[in-house]
Amino acid sequence: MRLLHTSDWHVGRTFHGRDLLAEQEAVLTGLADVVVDERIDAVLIAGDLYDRAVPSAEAVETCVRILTAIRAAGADIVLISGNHDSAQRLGAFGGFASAGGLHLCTRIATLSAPVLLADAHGPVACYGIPYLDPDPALHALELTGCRGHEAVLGEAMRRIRADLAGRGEGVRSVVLSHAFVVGGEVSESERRITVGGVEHVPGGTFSGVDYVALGHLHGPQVLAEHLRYSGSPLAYSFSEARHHKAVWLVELDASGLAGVERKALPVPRKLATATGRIDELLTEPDYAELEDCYLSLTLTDPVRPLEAMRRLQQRFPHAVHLDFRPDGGGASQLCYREAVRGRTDHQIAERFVDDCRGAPPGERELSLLTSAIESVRGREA
Ligand SMILES: [Mn+2]
Repeated sequence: MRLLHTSDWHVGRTFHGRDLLAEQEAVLTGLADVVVDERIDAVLIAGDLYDRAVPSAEAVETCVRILTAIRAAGADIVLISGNHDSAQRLGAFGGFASAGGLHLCTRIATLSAPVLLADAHGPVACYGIPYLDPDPALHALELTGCRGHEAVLGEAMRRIRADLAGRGEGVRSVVLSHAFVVGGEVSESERRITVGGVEHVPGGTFSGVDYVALGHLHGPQVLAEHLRYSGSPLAYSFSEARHHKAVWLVELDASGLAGVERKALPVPRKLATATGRIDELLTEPDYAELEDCYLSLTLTDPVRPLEAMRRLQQRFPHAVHLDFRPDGGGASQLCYREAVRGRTDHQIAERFVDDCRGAPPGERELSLLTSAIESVRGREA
């Protein structure tokens, strides 16, 4: 049997205010071609299908088109809810969907009831563990005297191993889980699983099954041969500029895991960063290759240039983030009390502009500051 492991689609997510739906649809609809080319029997999606608990209508429609294309290409689909999804909303009509080959594993009560797939060697039990929010999940799993993500996932896996043992020899097994496993590497686009408390789970928690399709971390990574993150299909933060987004193609033979192959995903628009003075960035021929990238730019001009983003976007239409780090500036570290002590409101305001921008206010700006301060005083009086 051949499986495709993916996760963290985050359909509907924006990137620094830019809509990514078209790019998400292009990359993810491409998975239907992978299903055909690689003779994939089932696609496993390990959580965070959507970016939000209540996705937009456009995000839902996009997702339906993608899943329909994958199903039409011949694969079953097994998916779990992640920490960004609403399990209840995602799992609605789960029974009906399952009849059409889309298996929505979103309920804690049924996490040890597998989706049964089959090939020439017999059954493959596919267990989808929905994301387990530690405190509510403790209750749902009737656990007492323990806390944290490790406890609830430990119990989930105990139930799964018990179910699997009851199915007799030779039944192969796959688990989907949305979790932060020890040894995994984070980027800047994952939302923390728990607020306070321990969020890591040891890899050993998942022992006793042939393959574990993990979701949550957005970089593809291998924790053990049978324990992997596929990562997200697109980069969702500049910290992921160096990721090579991929899915895993997992092969099961008669006795279990036979091999895993990495399949690279296309990159709809590259991410890049650049640092320099605005005139360099606008004229330097070397920067031509960045004109088509999503860009995070850092300006080093000693004085913050006017309308910097508007001007930069004329050359770099996909510049989405701008920082200022003036050359040789920014060293003074006054605390608030020292910065205001013995100064008039005018002086404080002028100093503030100077600190932020690296140059004091000009004449026109001074008169604007004056009228602003006077209008506040007028209102107070
Ligand atoms: Mn995620």
